[in-house]
Amino acid sequence: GMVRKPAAFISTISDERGAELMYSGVKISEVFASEMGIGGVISLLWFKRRLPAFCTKFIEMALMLVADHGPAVSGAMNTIVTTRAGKDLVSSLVSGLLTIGDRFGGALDDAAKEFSNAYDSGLTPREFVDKMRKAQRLIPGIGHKIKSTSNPDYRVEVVKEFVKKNFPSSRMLDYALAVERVTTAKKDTLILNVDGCLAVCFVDLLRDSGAFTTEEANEQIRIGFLNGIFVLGRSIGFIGHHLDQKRLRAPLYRHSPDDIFIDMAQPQRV
Ligand code: Q5B
Repeated sequence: GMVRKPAAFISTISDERGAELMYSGVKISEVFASEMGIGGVISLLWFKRRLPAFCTKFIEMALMLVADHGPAVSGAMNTIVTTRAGKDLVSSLVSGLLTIGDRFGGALDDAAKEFSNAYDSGLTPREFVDKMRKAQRLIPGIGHKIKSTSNPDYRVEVVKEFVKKNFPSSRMLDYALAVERVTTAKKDTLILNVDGCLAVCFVDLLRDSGAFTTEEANEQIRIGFLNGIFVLGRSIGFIGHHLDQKRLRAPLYRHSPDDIFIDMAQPQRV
C-alpha cells in the first residue's frame, strides 16, 4: 500500500491548511465568537486546551502586571541603549529580552520547581530556607532590589487578592508566603517577588483548577512555560521603550565617565 514519507517534524498546536486557521482544534472564528481573549489563545497554543474563565483572566492579568516596570530595569535599559544606537525594533527588543534570566524576570520556572519540590517533600518553610542557605543557593522568586516589607510591590498584592478570591486553592501561595515570613525576618527586601508570586500561583492553577491531571501539571512545570509569561508580557514594555526613544529622536547613548570607576592594575614588571 501507500507509505507516507516520514515527516521532518511533528506539530500539534495549530493548523493553517484548511479553509480556516485552527488553534489546537478550535477554529479562529470560534476563538473570536467565544471572546476567549488573549488568555484563551495562550491556553490553546501553550496548554492545548480551553481553560476556565478564571484561568484565562489570570493569564491576562499576569501579562498586564509584568508589561513594564520602568526604564531602570536591566531589560528596559538594554532596549533603550540599543534603540539609541540606531538599531531596529527586533534588535532592540531582543537586546532587552536577553537580560531576562535567573536574576531579572526569569526566576519563575525555577521558583515553581523549588517551591513545589520543597512543599511536596514536606519541608517546613524554615527547613526549605535553611536547606537553600546550606547549599549556598538563592531562593528563586525571593528578593527585590527596591521593593520590601515597608515598600510593598503592589503587583504582588493584586495577584494575591485575585487568587484568594477566584482560585479553588492557594496552597502553594500560602506556603510561599510562609517562606517569605522566614526570609523577611532576616532582611526586609527578601519578599516574595513578582516572579515568585506568579510562579507559585500558576502552580496552584495547574494543580487545583481541575483542568490538568497531576502528571500534566508536573509536565507543564518541567518543560517550563512560566518564564514565557514574563518574556511575553515584558516584550510589551520593551517595544514601548523602543518606540518612545524613536519618538524622542534620542541620540546615541554614552555612559557618563563620572559614573564609572576605572580601577586598572599597572602592568606587572618582570
Ligand atoms: N539574598 C532580586 O538582590 C535580587 C536572596 C537572598 C536567599 C534569595 C536577588 C535574587 C532571586 C532571583 C529572583 C527576580 C537580584 C526578581 C524581577 C522583576 C522586576 C525587577 C525590578 C521587574 C535582588 C542581600 C542579602 C544577601 C543575599 C540575600 C538575596 N536574595 N537570600 N534567597 N533569593 N533573587 N529574581 O537586592 O547575608 O547579606 O550576604 O537574585 O527572584 O526581576 O523591578 O527591579 O518587574 O522588572 O541585590 O521586579 O534577591 O540583594 O544580592 O545584595 O543580597 O540577601 O544572600 O545576604 P539584591 P543582594 P547576606 S523580580
